[in-house]
Amino acid sequence: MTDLAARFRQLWDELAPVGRDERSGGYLRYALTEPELWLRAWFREQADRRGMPVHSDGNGSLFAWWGDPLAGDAVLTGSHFDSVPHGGAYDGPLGIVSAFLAVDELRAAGVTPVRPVVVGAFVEEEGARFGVPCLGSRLLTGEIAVDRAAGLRDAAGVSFAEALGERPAGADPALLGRFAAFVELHVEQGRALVELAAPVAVASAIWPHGRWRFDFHGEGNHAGTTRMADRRDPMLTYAFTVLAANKEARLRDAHATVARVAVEPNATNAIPAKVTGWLDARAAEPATLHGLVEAVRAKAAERARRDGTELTLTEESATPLVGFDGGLAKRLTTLLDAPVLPTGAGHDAGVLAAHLPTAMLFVRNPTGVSHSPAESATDADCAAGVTALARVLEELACR
Ligand code: HGY
Ligand code: MN
Ligand code: MN
Repeated sequence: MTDLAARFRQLWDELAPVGRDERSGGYLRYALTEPELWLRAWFREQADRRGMPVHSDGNGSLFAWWGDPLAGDAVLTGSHFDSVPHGGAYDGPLGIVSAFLAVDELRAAGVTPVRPVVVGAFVEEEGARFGVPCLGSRLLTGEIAVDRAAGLRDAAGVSFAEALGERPAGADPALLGRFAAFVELHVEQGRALVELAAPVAVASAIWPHGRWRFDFHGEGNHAGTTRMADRRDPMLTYAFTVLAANKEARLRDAHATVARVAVEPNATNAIPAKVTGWLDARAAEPATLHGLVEAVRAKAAERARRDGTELTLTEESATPLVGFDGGLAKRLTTLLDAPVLPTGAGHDAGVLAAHLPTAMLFVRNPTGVSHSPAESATDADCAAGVTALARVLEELACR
């Protein structure tokens, strides 16, 4: 094992047990809950060890500075700590651990940046606790209203503002204006790099995608005394909609997932009064995505009429097609001699890309699986990712 791979493993082992569910082997690192607060404290300790002052943007995201925080023209890297329920170890934390190690590599090589290098930890990227993904980067860039963000509530009814301990500060154009570029390193969430036999790739684009909440309203009643013909059962409309989403996505070579459902009253012997399902829809092109969502909506509405139920549809989040900064991506592709890949996964880089030159690096994932305990990466490939990130930071911040 190389020295860098060993140093990666050492840092990685510090995080490995934090928020890990013994039964599933996955992670329960929800934003601003105990495991993620531990990771934020670890972030501050890593920054302190490196003499990097840490600032918050008032929205829950942290930024560790190598250089003058007021100098401007800074190169931001980093990612997020939070996970989906029972998510993998690498999605998010890999970008932060790799960023600190890339700083170490530059310092070990005697390289001093001519503009600041910043390691960021964005809050609530997955949206697993408060329902809106990339909440931290959307707040920093003003892409979500502070009132809406502050009022988002988790399953226990705790608001984001209560979890944060203050009303989020919202957009910070002065801080954003001090960043000249953002480069996020992330584990690949697919198997392209396995097929390409390469450890690192540069991202070309993020598919447009979003989350739509389908509320199906029916009539709660007794499971034993209500004739089938007399029912207005929203579970039927929900079940039909799930199948319709799957079919419409296949017809369009798009992706549709309904993986989260809430039932009221959620009792075995009570016909539901209401069923809520969340559609995660993604497609390579915006028109395909919108066509998919509209087709699912129309099928659900038609079925609701048959079932005597009512549908309300709410768009909870939407991310447009993100084409990463062509100049920056091309520069990094040449620098690293790496392949270029699109992704269907959303990232904070996808939000920041509308505000500053942004790029992503992907590190090979042998299983290709993500948002699952099966997500993986080898120490050697993670070390290759650190080396690549260090070269990128040297290219962008040290010349
Ligand atoms: O859902 C996504 O694509 C990302 O992992 N938040
Ligand atoms: Mn993720
Ligand atoms: Mn991620």
